[in-house]
Amino acid sequence: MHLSEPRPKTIYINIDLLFDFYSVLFSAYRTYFAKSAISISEFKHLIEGRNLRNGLNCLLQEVTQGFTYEQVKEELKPFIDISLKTIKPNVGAYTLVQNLVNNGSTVKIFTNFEDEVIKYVEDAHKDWFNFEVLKIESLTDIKEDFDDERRDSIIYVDSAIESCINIKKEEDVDVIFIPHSKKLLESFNKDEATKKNLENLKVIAKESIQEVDWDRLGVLNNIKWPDTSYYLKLDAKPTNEEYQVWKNISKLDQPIELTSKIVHGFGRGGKKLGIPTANLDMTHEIEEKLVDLVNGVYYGWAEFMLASPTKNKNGELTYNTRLPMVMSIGFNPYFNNKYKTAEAHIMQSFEHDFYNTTLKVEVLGFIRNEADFIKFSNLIEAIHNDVQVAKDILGAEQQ
Ligand code: ADP
Ligand code: RBF
Ligand code: MG
Repeated sequence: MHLSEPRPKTIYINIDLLFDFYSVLFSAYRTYFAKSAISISEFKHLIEGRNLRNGLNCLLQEVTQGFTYEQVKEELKPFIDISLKTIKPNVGAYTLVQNLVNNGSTVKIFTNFEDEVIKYVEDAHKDWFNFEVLKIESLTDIKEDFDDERRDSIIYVDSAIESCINIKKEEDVDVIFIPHSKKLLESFNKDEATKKNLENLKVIAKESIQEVDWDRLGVLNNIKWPDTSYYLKLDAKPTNEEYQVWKNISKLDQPIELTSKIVHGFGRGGKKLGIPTANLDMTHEIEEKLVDLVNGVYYGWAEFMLASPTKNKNGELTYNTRLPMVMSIGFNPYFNNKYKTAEAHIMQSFEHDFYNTTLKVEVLGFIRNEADFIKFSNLIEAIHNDVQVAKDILGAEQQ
């Protein structure tokens, strides 16, 4: 097959492939409903693919009696607010968009989300996210926008399978389908008929934006995605510049102090990820201190209590020293935990494990909501971005 010379394209991308609104909002909702002892763990699919109002209304129908979006909106607002103010681009999204733009393509971002939601993203990422977001009610709006472009230079990228099919049937453009969630990917993988249909229509289906072969589509491309194996060690730094745009954090009004014995976790091997996490004993007291914190990633200091001296890898005792730490509080959506955990990764190497010792953790601020990821490598990379962000903040704080 003759590959045409790369030349500038106009690339339409659904914003839900660049920012994971569903993880972020779901994490805010889960924290909020937990205060009333309501578990929504199994209902994330109800908000996926929907805008704020429709998603929340669907969820409310399932878990409460007769409450509407308007009725809970005010109470929910603080949780949604902190979540969307710190929203991060998906792993790879920043690199991809910068690459497309730098190579002369036009990127058009579209959404069916409400303006108020998109506004958070625009505010949080104004340093680099300088796109006019195309607000669509239906595909007709997109098709009208196509009219200003040459059809053969258009690439359409969406997470909604029906939209991909519809566009490809009616328009002579390249179409790429990328599911925005694991659940969607799983149901797609089981659905042979839909797969065949996409194949016949020549809709390209990929598991993530990192898998798209831009060269084949005639788009100049020079992205080098980091090798996953690189991250499986303790001192790995992000190899791309992604974390540079992860800077939005939210300082807590009051630091929260948690003193706890270190217990065994699920044995999933934080260590194997290169990120051992000291799991706190989730006593009633600790649970109480955490109820108002949105599930997600936090930064702060950790300190061993005098009674439990622990040596670092140089053999030095580390009690009475504040050590930088980053911690995860929540349900680890990637693993779909049934119980909430609070686990701290201390940014230092140790000679030995320190199970059963007592650790004091001072939580200073919030980095991002807990998130689900399609790919394991994206979870690891996100965690390393968190570590880098936390190091930057805590390093500056110490000066
Ligand atoms: P678990 O599932 O039992 O929590 P991990 O793989 O997360 O297992 O390992 C956590 C344990 O590793 C901690 O409880 C601690 O004893 C030890 N550890 C060693 N280095 C660190 C570190 N830098 N930060 C946190 N824990 C560490
Ligand atoms: N687990 C998730 O499922 N989603 C996350 O977004 C997530 N972020 C984390 C961020 C940090 C800084 C740390 C230390 C852990 C995070 N985890 C997350 C938890 C991780 O999955 C867990 O530590 C391992 O499964 C080992 O228990
Ligand atoms: Mg752990």
